[in-house]
Amino acid sequence: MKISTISEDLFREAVEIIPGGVNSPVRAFKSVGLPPRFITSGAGCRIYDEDGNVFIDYVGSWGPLILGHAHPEVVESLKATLKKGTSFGAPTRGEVELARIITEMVPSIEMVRLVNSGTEATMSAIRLARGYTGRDRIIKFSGCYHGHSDSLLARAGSGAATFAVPDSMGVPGSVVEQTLVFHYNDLEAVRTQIQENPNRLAAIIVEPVAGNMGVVPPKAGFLQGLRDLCSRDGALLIFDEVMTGFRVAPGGAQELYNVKPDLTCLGKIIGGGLPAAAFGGPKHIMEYLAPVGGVYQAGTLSGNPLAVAAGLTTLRILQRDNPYNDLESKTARLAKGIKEVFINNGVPHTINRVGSMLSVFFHPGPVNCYEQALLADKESFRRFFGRMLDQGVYLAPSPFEAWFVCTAHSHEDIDMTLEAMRKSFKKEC
Ligand code: HOZ
Repeated sequence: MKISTISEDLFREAVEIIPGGVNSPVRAFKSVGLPPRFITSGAGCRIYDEDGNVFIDYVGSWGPLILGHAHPEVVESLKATLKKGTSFGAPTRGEVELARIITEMVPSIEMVRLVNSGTEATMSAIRLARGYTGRDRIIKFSGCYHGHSDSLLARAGSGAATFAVPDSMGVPGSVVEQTLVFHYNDLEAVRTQIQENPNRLAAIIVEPVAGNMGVVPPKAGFLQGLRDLCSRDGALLIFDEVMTGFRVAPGGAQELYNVKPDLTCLGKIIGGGLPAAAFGGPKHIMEYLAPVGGVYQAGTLSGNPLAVAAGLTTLRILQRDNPYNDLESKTARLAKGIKEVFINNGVPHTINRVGSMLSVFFHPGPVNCYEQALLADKESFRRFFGRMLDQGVYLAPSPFEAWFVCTAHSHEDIDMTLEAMRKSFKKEC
């Protein structure tokens, strides 16, 4: 007889009162055929579940926790802020300080508006681009995920890909009619579209490093090519740096690849583990936003003091400690080690990595777009995921997501992860 775990009991209860038992689809372990673990706490790079299991965590709350769980300075800043009240619906000093540090770190941002989630950031950036250009049409790329607003749920990645709903029900055809979708890294197709339909496009929105179809880096010239096409056509280039912002370099992918978008969407790290996000760009565009201009955008909890405190502390630590070389070397070592284990076990694979984001595809590759990511063997991923979990390594429960390495992962943790992987393969033989 199988004895159920506390996580399983909680999940059974949850599915009765929460759709799918989870408050965001990616959290369900449905595609890997397991019940999700209910987490009680986290410290550094480790998380603990209701059953007393401990895991080395490579999800990091899906990207925000670049400093790991419960970083002492972030916790202290939250405690200090909490004592003074949680929300005022009025401006606070922290918002100005956070806006300042964002403009210092991200090269293209002169002005920034704080929101609560990546979805809000991308949705608002699209509205702003449409208001600024007076055009409706947008271009996105299949497998890129820009949150769950209507006009961006077209061939979307992340959970939408994992659960095979890339074109969600409930989205009016008339809304996505204005969203053209191209293959990631296919610059020529975008060029042809714009050449044949000039002056129609409001914006191209792109993840400058895709992280929601698994990690897919931009090919050389792809981002600069999009930049040039937008500049010539009078359309705006929007970088969705919700994942890559403050992650692949202090100034995000735009710093790493030296390409300047018109608008940038930020999320995840900017809130240090609390709900904060932002979009920003040059003043002459941002001042189209209300109350200065006619593009409306608002939020009761936008710039929430607690989220601002956690984000500000996180960004200050990143500025002070500049951990990017260290993250790079640890993640490179992890990727190299994974590759060795796969080779030793005869597993066809591709590992894509940019900085501290990586993905493993069970497919010889290459993986340069969503259509190639879809070729990866899902059954091999499912087995790999389960074995790693058994060995105490917590990965995103989908082949269409990134692994995130944080500053709290030590070289020893990387070694332990690789040892867990070796053991898991031995067990299977
Ligand atoms: N953007 C996150 C990673 N793909 C997913 C977060 C969520 O949907 O809950």
